[in-house]
Amino acid sequence: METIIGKIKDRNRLTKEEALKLYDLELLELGVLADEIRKEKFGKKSYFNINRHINPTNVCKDSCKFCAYSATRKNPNQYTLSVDEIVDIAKDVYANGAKEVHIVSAHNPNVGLNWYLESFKYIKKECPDIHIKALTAAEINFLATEYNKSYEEIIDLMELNGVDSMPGGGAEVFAEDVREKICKGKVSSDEWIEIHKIWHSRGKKSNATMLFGHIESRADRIDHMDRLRELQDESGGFNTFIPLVYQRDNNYLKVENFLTANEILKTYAISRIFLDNIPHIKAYWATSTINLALLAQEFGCDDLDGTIQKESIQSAAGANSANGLELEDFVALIKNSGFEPVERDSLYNELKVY
Ligand code: V47
Repeated sequence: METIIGKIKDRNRLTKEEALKLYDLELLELGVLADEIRKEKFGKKSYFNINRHINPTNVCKDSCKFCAYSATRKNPNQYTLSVDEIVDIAKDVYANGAKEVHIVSAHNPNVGLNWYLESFKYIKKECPDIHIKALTAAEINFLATEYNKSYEEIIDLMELNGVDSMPGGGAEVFAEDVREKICKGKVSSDEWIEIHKIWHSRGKKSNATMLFGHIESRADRIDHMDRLRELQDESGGFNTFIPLVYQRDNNYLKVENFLTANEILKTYAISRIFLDNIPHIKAYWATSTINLALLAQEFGCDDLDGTIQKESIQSAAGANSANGLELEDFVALIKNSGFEPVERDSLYNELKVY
């Protein structure tokens, strides 16, 4: 362990095996190592943005076992917003200061490709300065397959219609045997990586998530991070790594043991140490709870996502995020936890230090 700690202190890259061993370290000792790196990069700054999550439809062709959002036997309430309704939401939040709309849908085979593209086009027309973060690699894979197009063609259309960056969803856990059990038939790990690679080759940025705390092993988590680190060495296009804590209500994936706070914080800290080439580590409070996200600032995380305003995916599975958080409360919580709230845009330009 001393050798590994020495490597971390000298800022040398860890192997997968070394990263895995870090789970054996006592939590606070691991936290200090991650915090030193965080402080070196960002001091006491904690980033967030004023954003609105829009989840325009829950009708899905796929049936991921962990998902409580898509309309199934357990959630019979299907909905699909019209393009006008989607654009109206964006107009409303734009008028109230939102800088980003984060749009993620289920894989709805009934609406047509233009439903997606027109919503982006008209949002950009009505709200020219808003940043559109939309279409996960899983959605791009779905659209390419459904409408017989290449990834490049779908990405051309995204660019043409005003999408600015890609969210990190759909990555789940890359380990193929786990994927087979939790989201069989959805975008494969190699395809997820390939799509982000193409997006990055256009000079565009994206995020990467990892859904953890279900049936994956610690080694699977490190393997997931390793595949991201490898692509990032090549492309440099990831802004942020977002470990998503699995929420277990209302879905078909039965998991006996829920993650402890200790395991969640260790995973954040290890990702900060291991992912030496991805600048930001996000504690997405919708899945970690806001209290643990605030603590995660001391374990390597420098980003807390944003006010969210409305959220349907994680809240369907039990998270307390359906209505987001008020800006004043969010800022006060970050300050009270000893950090400096910095409002950022979607590409991490600093807009306001509170
Ligand atoms: O990919 C689904 C996850 C993701 C559950 O890029 C669940 O800034 C926990 O990608 N428990 C979509 N998670 C959300 C997403 C995201 C969120 C915040 C920020 C960004 C970003 C991206 O939601 C899916 C899936 O992994 N998810 N069900 C669940 N039961």
